[in-house]
Amino acid sequence: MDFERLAEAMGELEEDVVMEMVEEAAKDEATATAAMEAMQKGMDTVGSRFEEGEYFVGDLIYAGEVMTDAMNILKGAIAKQGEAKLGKMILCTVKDDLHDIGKNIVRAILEAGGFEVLDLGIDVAPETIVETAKKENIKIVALSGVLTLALDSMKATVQAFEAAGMRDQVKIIVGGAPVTEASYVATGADEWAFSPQKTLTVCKGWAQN
Ligand code: B12
Repeated sequence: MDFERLAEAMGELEEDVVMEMVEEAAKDEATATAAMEAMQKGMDTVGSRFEEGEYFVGDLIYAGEVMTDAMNILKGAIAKQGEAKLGKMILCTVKDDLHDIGKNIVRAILEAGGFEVLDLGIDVAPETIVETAKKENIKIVALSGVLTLALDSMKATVQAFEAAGMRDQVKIIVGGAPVTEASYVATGADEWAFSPQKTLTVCKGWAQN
């Protein structure tokens, strides 16, 4: 498969080409994984064009819809629904951030890996996350965010766990576009990841300890 062409088609918002290639890519796991990466590259192009003023919010919305449809097809090839044997964990997009495409991919991989994921959705306040963790006796919390200001909300969430006296009872992993080896430290989280696979590896390690 020509993954460069797939990335380009996503960047150009050529929905028909994208969907045709994605259907083809969903036939096996390796191709589906590579296609997801190509789609993400295409989304970067969409983001850059938006920044340069060539694309508008409507284009972001459209790109988001195409990406979601494509991911729903691809994740079927990657995430064969596993048995939830690793216990419950929380996943959500942090306060003030409405992006959820990456979160939904991470959810699919975590579920396939054996977690029961309590997905609290988008724009989730720190208090809601802490209260749910308390109520459900959650030990692992995964926070997603794509906006730069999501880093502040992640930090506020970690602080809310501290304020509730629960920080040493939960492991917190953060991820999303602005989260890097350098930036995650300031959030106070225990770990960070970019790839959903690494997210699963880290959370599995915590669950099995
Ligand atoms: C689609 C999109 C939208 C859609 C979102 C639809 C949806 N349902 O999510 C809509 C149209 C709603 C939108 C709105 C806005 N957006 Co927008 N959006 C994008 C775009 C093009 C793609 C994001 C995406 O889905 N990427 C693909 C996914 C698969 O990647 P990902 O999220 O990074 O996830 C991967 C990893 O990060 C990781 N991961 C994700 N979550 C987690 C969690 C954990 C725990 C771990 C370990 C790993 C992990 O795994 C994923 C798979 O590999 C980006 C540009 C870009 N290149 O990112 C801009 C972008 C994020 N948006 C931007 C902006 C400015 C906005 C708006 C403010 C626009 C406006 N003026 O209204 C609003 C903000 C609304 C808000 N409060 O959140 C900016 C953010 C700038 C910044 N740095 O803060 C970007 C970067 C565009 C740009 N270059 O300017 N957007």
